[in-house]
Amino acid sequence: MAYQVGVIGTGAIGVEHIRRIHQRMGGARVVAVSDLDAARAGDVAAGIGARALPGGRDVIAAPDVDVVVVTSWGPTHEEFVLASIAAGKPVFCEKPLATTAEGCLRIVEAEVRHGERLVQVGFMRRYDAGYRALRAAIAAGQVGEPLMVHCAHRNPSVPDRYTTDMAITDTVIHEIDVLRWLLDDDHVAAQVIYPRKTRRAASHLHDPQLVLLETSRGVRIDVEAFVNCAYGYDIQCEVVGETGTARLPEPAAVLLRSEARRSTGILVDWKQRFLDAYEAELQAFFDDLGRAGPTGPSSWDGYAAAVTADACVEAQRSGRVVPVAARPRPAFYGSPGGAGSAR
Ligand code: NAD
Ligand code: ISE
Repeated sequence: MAYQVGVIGTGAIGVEHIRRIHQRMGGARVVAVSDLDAARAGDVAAGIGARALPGGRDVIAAPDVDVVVVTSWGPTHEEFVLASIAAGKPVFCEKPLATTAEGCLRIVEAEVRHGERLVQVGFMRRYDAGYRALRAAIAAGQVGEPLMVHCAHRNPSVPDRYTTDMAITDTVIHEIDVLRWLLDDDHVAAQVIYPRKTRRAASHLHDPQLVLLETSRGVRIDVEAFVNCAYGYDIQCEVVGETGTARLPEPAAVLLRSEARRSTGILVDWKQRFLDAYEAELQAFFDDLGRAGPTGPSSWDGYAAAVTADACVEAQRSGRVVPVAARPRPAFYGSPGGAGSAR
């Protein structure tokens, strides 16, 4: 079946997903877009032979739109996902599903009431070959039981509108989700520490930040979030087990030996680092629509990540260790204890 897609938000990742859908996704075509910046939406629409509509709700309500893709700003996601569920239309929503656990819970409740899964959340790292290999090594017991995880999430820079809490809801949310999936274990406590601040950060932004998490099995996780690191886009993850360690592979890069130096390049943004993962997650989404509906990261995964994110934001404010307490998982999202969907 050829899916007719409506895209809400034609910014950095919106145009990337539109390109992917048109160039890489067999059987899907973008027929309508919207953006607060109407001129931008018009340009994007003209470039792909689609219509630019006044608002996101117009895109969702359009009779020729079968599937919705939400790539607008985080605080708008809840409204558009709820409207898509109400219209009975499958929706791929970029992370975060909503900016609070309460918002995610409203989506979970609406989807359960609807009676079939419609939502996939853009946690693309689960589709990254490196993270999948890391998960396989852990599941195979190659390092023994995990005890600690050391992570770094570095961006070269962020725009001025980026705030201290976005380091959690917009950035570390990736680690919060992928570590739950990697360890098949839920978070139970969160703490945030502010090291010395870089002079490259805006005055209102704490950067870097150190996020400490604890899981239900007692694994201790530290995530360095440094979003003005200057040198590149760098994602690190090392799992320390009882009998060894397993490290996320570096992206492939040519090792140069020249002029008495050895060097390799470092990628500069998420578009390059996770190019294949974005494509795999979208292809899986469209493939699943032809079967029993989305099986990728679910609204429940969005909720579970938001519960931990809320605790981290509270820990930023209070400086205290904050407990993470999610509601029991509805059977609708698969068996309890399996952290995150099987994918
Ligand atoms: P961006 O600012 O480049 O683009 C967002 C676009 O959404 C803008 O053009 C803005 O005008 C539009 N918009 C905002 N509110 C809208 C509304 N109510 N209706 C229609 N359009 C609206 O931001 P971005 O970097 O593309 O991020 C967009 C979303 O994607 C964010 O939620 C972000 O967290 C997520 N994202 C995910 C990844 C990833 O690695 N998975 C990477 C980047 C961004
Ligand atoms: C951005 O929205 C993303 O999701 C990127 O993957 C992340 O590295 C970046 O920090 C976010 O701002």
